[in-house]
Amino acid sequence: MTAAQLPALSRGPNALPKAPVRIVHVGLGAFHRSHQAWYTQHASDAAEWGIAAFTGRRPDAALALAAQDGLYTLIERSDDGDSFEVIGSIVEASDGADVGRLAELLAAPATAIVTLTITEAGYGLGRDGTLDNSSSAVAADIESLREPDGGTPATPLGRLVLGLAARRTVGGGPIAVVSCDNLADNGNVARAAVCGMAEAWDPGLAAWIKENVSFVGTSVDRITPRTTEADVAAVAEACGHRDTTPVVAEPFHNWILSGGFPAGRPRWEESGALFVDDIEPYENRKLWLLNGAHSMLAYAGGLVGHTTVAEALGDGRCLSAVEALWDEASAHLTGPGLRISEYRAALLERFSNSRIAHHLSQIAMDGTTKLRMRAVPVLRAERAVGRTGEGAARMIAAWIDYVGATSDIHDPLAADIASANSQDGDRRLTALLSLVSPELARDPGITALVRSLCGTFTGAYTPANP
Ligand code: CS2
Repeated sequence: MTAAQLPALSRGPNALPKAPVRIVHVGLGAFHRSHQAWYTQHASDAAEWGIAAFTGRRPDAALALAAQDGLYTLIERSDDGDSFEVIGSIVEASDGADVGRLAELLAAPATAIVTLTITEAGYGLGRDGTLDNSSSAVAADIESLREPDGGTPATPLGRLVLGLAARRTVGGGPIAVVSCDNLADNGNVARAAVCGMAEAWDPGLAAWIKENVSFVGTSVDRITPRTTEADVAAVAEACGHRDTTPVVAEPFHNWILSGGFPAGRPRWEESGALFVDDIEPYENRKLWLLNGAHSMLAYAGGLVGHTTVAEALGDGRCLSAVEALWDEASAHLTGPGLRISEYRAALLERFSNSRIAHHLSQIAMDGTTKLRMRAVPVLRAERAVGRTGEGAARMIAAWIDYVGATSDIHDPLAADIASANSQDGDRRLTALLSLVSPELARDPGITALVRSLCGTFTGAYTPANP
């Protein structure tokens, strides 16, 4: 029997009943489904916490999921094999453009939490780390919000602000917004972005948000590669049901949260989530070690012709670049309980899971935003203690080479990258560096260091001190 002939996934009268909506998610994609939806399903009070999830730019993921009543199969893929679980915590899936439904759900007093996976670039931040009101998408949304009914904002932030305005209008009460994106200090970043957009529309709303919305910071972790046709076939064969939209993830998962939930939350701690007072050391550990290594492998590995994380890690040149970055980062990860050497050893094992085809091209996207979180803080910390920061600078140099060698650049600053690329030599290098951090580009010591590291992975490298 082919997959198309099998019965479609469905809830059935008794199995996986629908929980009432108490969580709204913005940014429905594979990561939300392998992470927050999984944690919600595994809490003992899951029956009280349904998720209504909204897509970002396109409706496709919502359409596919809605056709299966919100259900999907999670394939947990380890080096030894696959295991399969049907996840039912998403009870409603909608096109993100349906701002009417989003506003209705945010206005409902039963809604207690909004989770976000809108990507690093989705917070609309400029190079100085605050909301960039001059970006065309943000400016268009502010314009739209000023229409009598709030119009139809197109960015996730604009949509969220419209929904929060609806909650304020009906007196829906306090709520928690939980950023689940790989950004340093993501709770405060989300607060700055949401309040910045609200302020530009209606200062009264911005004041209400400051008073009533708790912005929870989190560090999220679960490697979730893109789903392939082979995964769809694997589910059909192993489970005997038709699922057009399964999700693949590694067995490992981690969620650390910090902040208040004024209207309650699921018992996520029962699924392994950790609630802490100070999240910064955990965030830095994840961003500098895991995500930092990922970006290093994406650019270095991409330049030398590898396709996946596991392949790149198997290449001694890429591995030693990762180890050098980790040595530098580890010197600044000194908080209690961080267990850095175990963490590093576990990462090597996770990255080597060769059954997970985690594509470097997926990680290479949005480099300008990612490098600000993954390379720049380590470079700055190293230089502040009088060392060069070469390990972190090599990631930036590899990115500079990568954007020079690749025609298909996905980045919020893609147009600026193209214009920087059209310049020659040092001008090009400084222009690209300033897209990551204007401050770094102004430091002659850093530009010289990065220049000396360019070519490391393209064969054009001449070490400064051979
Ligand atoms: C990756 C992350 O694409 C990327 O930039 O580094 O998505 C990474 O896989 C996750 O943060 C793992 O938790």
